[in-house]
Amino acid sequence: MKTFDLSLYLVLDPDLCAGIGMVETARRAVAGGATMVQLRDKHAGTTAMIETGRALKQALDGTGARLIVNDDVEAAIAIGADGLHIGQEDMDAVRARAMIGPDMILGLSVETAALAASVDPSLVDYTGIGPVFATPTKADHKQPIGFHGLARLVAASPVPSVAIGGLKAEHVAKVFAAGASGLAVVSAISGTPDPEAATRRIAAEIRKARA
Ligand code: TZP
Ligand code: MG
Repeated sequence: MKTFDLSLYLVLDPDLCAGIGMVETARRAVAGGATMVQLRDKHAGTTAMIETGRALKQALDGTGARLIVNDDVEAAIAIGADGLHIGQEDMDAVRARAMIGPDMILGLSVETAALAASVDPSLVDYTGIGPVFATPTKADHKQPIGFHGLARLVAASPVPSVAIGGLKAEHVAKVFAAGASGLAVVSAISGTPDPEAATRRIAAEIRKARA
């Protein structure tokens, strides 16, 4: 079913997850309250993506958390993932939607208000907006937009938005105040000594922000 909750969106990173691995990181994050998990591995080929993705799907089965695959549409389909996330430099949304069919979630990264406003809600289910802050996690990220920029892009997006880029538990209130439906994090969870506890702290802030 194409329902999803963007509030606490974990983006996996194979390097930051090196200690316990991506699957175990995802399992603990979901136990702590993560609502979405994105498999993002810029160096893996499709075969490796499928292998990890299938293990993730099994780990998330029955939890209610949604599994999204970054970039690799072929892997997303083979895994039977809940969705695909693409950026502006990947295939366009028309082609992505044609390949994944009507039932999979499609997320699209947007870095400007013009790009956010140009999103077709009949194709795209959510936008990823950022980076809010500069972050060492993504070396080639675009110019940070801050919370004012976030609010502007969220307002321009015709579909729900998730904020990304340097976000930690202490930023949750501002993310929701800007109108975003959630935050996507890598280093706030992955590679921390206790990913489940780190996720719980963010989830508690989300409950406060939404109350
Ligand atoms: N896209 C924009 S910033 C970013 C991605 C994938 C990385 C965010 O990582 P972190 O560690 O949450 O700052
Ligand atoms: Mg991409």
